[in-house]
Amino acid sequence: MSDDARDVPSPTSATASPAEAGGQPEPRPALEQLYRGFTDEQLVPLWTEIGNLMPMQPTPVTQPHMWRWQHLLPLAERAGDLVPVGRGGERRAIALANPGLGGAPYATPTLWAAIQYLNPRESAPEHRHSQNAFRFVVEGEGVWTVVDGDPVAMRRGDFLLTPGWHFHGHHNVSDAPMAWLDGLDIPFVHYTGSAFFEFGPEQVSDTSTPARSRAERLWAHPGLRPVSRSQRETSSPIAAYRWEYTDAALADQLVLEDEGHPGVVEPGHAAVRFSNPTTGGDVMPTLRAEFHRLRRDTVTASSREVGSSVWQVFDGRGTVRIGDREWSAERGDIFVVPSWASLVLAADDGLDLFRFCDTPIFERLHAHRVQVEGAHR
Ligand code: GTQ
Ligand code: FE2
Repeated sequence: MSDDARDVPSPTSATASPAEAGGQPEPRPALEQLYRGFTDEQLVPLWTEIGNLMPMQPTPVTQPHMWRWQHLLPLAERAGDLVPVGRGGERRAIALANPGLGGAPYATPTLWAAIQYLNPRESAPEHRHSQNAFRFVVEGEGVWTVVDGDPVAMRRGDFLLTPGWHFHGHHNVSDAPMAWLDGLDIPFVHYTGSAFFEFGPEQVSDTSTPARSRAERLWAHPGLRPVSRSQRETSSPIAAYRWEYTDAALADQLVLEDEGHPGVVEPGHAAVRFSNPTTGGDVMPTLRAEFHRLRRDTVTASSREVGSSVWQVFDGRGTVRIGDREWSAERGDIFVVPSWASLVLAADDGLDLFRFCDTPIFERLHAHRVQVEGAHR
């Protein structure tokens, strides 16, 4: 499914972990005394932990999980009634908390996913942080996110970037509320002790509502970049990847497939990756984002990879199988695929899905592995 596949042990080669192969001391009072000494001195021996610390293959505590849009939205609406948005709290965002992560507000060990909600005419103050962020819009419109003073319209199907350390605030100029999906690398930044934050103005700095942002006018022309800006940028300068282009790219892949030309990932499965036009790589240093389209009745090959993903159904209906769990899913539903868990997607009438993941981290560390069932790699 992805590039850079390497030698991967097959599932059947997973045998006992080293701890089960012996190498354990006889229990006796002297040993207990030794272990108490370890505890007193803040020490832990490897030999009792090795099976957990160095498994034959990833054994993440992250669980496969499905959140229903039909359950998320009414709760976000209720938060809209009860919870103000302003300086201090910063955002009316409700995080999807993975049941395997002990109550932490994290979808996976690296990824934050939240539903954010703004009432009509409401605005969220400007700030900036080292965490990378994006928005994905499954329904609605009327909010502009202002990124470093550039107002960017948010509409259904759009994928919008707020790379680390860019000031951003959101304001709803319409008479309807709006909810959307936020994705950030908050857990990764938290665990690695690399978080910085700065307040900006309490009111968004530019309340104009252009259909296209300055960033799009400068950067979002296919295959063209301004000669004045020829250097590589850490994150994509395209503030908004518009649905009309994503949709057309996916539709074209499937038409090309009908015509017998290559382009799809596998039969009936079109996919695009959002990319940084200055590098050809991922949109932000820690986050990859993609859009997938399955034709009616398509079933994907089972695949798994190092790193975790969050998916949101954009349109259609289908079945999602993660490890030994299975769910049906429809518009707005959000699910998590833990590291090295197998994933199979099956479309009913056709299925459109947005996906984001932490793969850029593992690729840069040369720790990424992919295994696709039936593929010869
Ligand atoms: O919109 O700026 O879900 O800073 C979490 C942290 C959204 C945001 C979140 C944030 C934001
Ligand atoms: Fe933010």
